[in-house]
Amino acid sequence: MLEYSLLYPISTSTRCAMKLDGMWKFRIDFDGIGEKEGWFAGLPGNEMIPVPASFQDFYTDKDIREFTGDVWYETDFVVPAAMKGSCVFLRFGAAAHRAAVYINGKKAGEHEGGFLPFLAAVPEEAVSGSLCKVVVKVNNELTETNIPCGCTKVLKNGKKISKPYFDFYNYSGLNRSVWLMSLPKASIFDIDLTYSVSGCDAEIGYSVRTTGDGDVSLSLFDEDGKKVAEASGSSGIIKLSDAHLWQVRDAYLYRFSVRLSSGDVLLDTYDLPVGIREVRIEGTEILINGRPVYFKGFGKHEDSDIVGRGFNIGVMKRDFELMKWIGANSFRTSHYPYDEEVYRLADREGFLIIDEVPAVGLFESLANFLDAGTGKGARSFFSKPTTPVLLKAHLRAVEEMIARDKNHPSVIAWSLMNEPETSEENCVPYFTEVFNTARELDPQKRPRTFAMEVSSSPEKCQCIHLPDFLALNRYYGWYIKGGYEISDAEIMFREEMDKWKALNLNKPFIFSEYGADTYPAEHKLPSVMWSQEYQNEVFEMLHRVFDSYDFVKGEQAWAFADFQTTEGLMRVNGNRKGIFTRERQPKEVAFLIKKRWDSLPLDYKSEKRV
Ligand code: EVA
Repeated sequence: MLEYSLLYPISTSTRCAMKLDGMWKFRIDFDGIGEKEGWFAGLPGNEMIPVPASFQDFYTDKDIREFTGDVWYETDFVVPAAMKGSCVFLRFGAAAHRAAVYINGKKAGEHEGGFLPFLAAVPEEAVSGSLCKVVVKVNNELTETNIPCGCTKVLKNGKKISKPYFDFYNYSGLNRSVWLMSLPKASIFDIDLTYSVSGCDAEIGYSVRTTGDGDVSLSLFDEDGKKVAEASGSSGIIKLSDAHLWQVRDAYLYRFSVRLSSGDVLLDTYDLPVGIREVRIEGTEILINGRPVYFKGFGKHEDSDIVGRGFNIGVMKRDFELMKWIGANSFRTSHYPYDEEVYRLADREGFLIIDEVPAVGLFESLANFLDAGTGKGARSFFSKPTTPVLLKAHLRAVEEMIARDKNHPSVIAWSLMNEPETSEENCVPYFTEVFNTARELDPQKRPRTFAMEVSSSPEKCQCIHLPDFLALNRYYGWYIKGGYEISDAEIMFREEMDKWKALNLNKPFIFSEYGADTYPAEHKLPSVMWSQEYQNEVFEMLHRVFDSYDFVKGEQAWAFADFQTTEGLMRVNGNRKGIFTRERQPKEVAFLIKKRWDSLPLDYKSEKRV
C-alpha cells in the first residue's frame, strides 16, 4: 500500500489544491558540489527556468543539453490561511528520474521513477503563513536497476553521457505540474470502483478507504447535475437501471461525490468523474460493455519542441483533435504513464488507453529497438545480480500507475513492459510476479499485456501464457526487408502470423507498433525508403496482412508523431516514423490511414457482428 494518497488534486470545501507552476530558480550541478555546498537550503545564482518542462531544449550550449547528473530547482511559496489545520503536501506530477525534496533546508521527501507522482509533506512549522522555500534535486542518470533502463558513460574528457537502452531522448527535469495541496486530518485516501453491466442496467461496486474515523456516504450525479443514486458505508453496490454507459468515442461521465463525516460535521469530500463501462475479453474478442471493439490508434510519446517531455496542454489538445480527425479510437501511452490531464481528456472524449508502465529497455543490448527488427538473440536481462532491485522498482511503478489511473474509464488495459527479452526461461518468474501484482492491485481486473519485439516469436517467447491479449511490435518492410524487398517482408510476415494462428491461443492480438521512417519533405517516384510514397506502401502491405487474420483485433501505428531521440546514424534529428510531424501536421500516410479507419466499423472482424 502506498504511503500517500494519489487521488488527483482538486479543491473542494474541505481540501485545497493550487499549482506552483511558473518560473523556478535552476542550477545545473556540473561539478557535483551541490550537496557539499548546501544548495538544498537555497540555490546560488539567478538562473530561471519554466516548470513544467524538460530543461534540455531551452539552452544553446550542448554541455547543458546533454548534461547527466543532478539539476536543482527552487521556488518560494506561502501556505494560504485556508490550509491551516490541514495536512499540507507538495505533489510532484513527475520528476525524471529521481528526486529529493527539501523544504526550508530539511529533507521532506524523495522518489525514484520519472513518470509518476509523489508527495512530500510540508512540515507543520511551515504552515504558519510565512515564506517557505522548496528545493528539489533531480537526477537524470539511467541505470539497470530502475526503469526505463539504460546506463551512464563517462567520456575521455570526464563529462558524463546518458546511454538509454530505449529509443527516445532522455528528457528530464520537472516535466509535470507541482501542486501545493491540503488534505483534512481525517480524509478520503482512495476509492476503488468496479462495474458490471447488463443491458441498460449497471452495478457500481465501490470501496472507499479513509484515514481517521468517520462515516462514508456518497451520491452519484448525472451530466445534468441530477442526483441519480445515494449510498452510505465505506463499501457497497449501487444499482442503476437505465444507466448511461461510457462508450467508445461516446463518453458519458457521472460525478461520484464522496463524503466523510462525523455526525453533522463534514470532514472531507472528494468528487470523481466516473464512466460506467465494463471491459472483458472473450476468446479473441475485446469487449467494452459487451460490444466487440477493433482498436485503431497509435503508440505515442509526450514530446514536443522546446519543452521536450514537459507537459504541454496545447499539444495535448491538438493531438486529440488529430486523433479524432484520423478516425482513431485508442492509444498506448508508450513508453510510460502520461500526464494525468491526458487521461482526463480521454475520459471525456471516449478514447481507449492501454496504459504502459515505464518498463522499457529490458534487453541486453544498447539499443533494443534496433534488434527489434533483426530478431537478433540476446543474453537474458533477468538473471543478473541486480535483477531483484530492478524488479522492486518495476513493481513499485506498477503499484503507483494502478493507484493513479485505476478510476479512469479510458484506461482499459495495462501494458506491463515494452519489448523485454523473453526467449530464455529465466524471465518467467520476473514476468509472473509483475503480471500477478497488476492483477492483485487492480480492483477492475483489467486485461494485461506487454508489447512484444520480434524475437518474442511464436517459437521462442517463454511468456505467451501471461498476457490477456497479445500486443506485437513488428517492423516488416522497415527493419526487416525494406525497400524493393518489401514483397519478401510480406511473405515473412504472413509466415509468422500463420505460426501464431497455428498456436490457437484463443486470445485477441493487436499490433502495438508498425511503421517506417519518413522524411516529410521527401517525395520519390518510384518510392525509396524514407520517402512519403514508401511509408504509404509499407502501410498498404501491413493493412493487407492485418486484414487476413481474424484474431487481429487492432492496429496502433508507430508513431503518432515524429519525436526526439538520442542522436545517431539511425535517427535524423529524431525518430521519423510519425504519421504526423513533430509540429503535428499530417504526412501523406495520414490520409491513407484516415480513409481506412473511417471505413472500418467498431466491431470489425467480430464473430458477433450483426
Ligand atoms: C522504432 N521500435 O524503432 C521503435 C521504437 C520503439 O521507437 C520499437 O518499441 O520497437 C520500440 O520505442 O522506431
